[in-house]
Amino acid sequence: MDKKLVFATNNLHKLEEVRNIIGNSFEILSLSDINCNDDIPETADTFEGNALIKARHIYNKYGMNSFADDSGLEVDALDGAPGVHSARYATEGHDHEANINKLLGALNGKENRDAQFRTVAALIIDGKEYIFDGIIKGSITKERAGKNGFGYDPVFMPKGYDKTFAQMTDKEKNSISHRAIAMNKLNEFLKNLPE
Ligand code: ITT
Repeated sequence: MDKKLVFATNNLHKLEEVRNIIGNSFEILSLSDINCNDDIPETADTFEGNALIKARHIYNKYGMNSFADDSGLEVDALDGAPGVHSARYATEGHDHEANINKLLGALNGKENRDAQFRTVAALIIDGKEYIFDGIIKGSITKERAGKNGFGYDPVFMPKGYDKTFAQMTDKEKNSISHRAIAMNKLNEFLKNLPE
């Protein structure tokens, strides 16, 4: 089969993270590689639904095998918020600083700071759909620490570590993250596909 896959994301950090995981077995094309400038609406109320919308958009419009992920942060004391709304928690734009400020404000004075990052990845190969997921548990720190990564990384400390995702190298984050777990499952699946 064609060893090319479109990764339906506009997030360059995610693209880089995922190329590091899957890039050896498949050529991962970005939306700009296929000249797609569409702003694909993420209107579902589940991660799986949104991941499928993004992957289907590419498969249906361009006829290319594709995958997408939808990810987010789920905070126990906030009943799972911001969840599917993680990118637009504070404002309509993807304003990571405002999102973190809102999160720290919402948790102010709360004892329980447990949280998890979750990814659901949807893959479409020759019209067939497959779903893979990944979760990493941790907690929300009281202050930002670190400059790497993106999104909520400066305030997310994975369980068993004494540093945030933003204090880890890409390699370290990629060895344990929610996205890495889901993408490793996807990669295993791809490796086992018939030639
Ligand atoms: P695409 O939809 O174009 O792929 P996005 O940035 O909107 O990119 P998601 O919808 O999957 O990505 O993720 C929603 C938000 O969840 C994202 O903007 C971050 O705020 C947060 N998030 C997801 N994965 C993260 C990670 O590994 N580290 C920190 N924050 C993350």
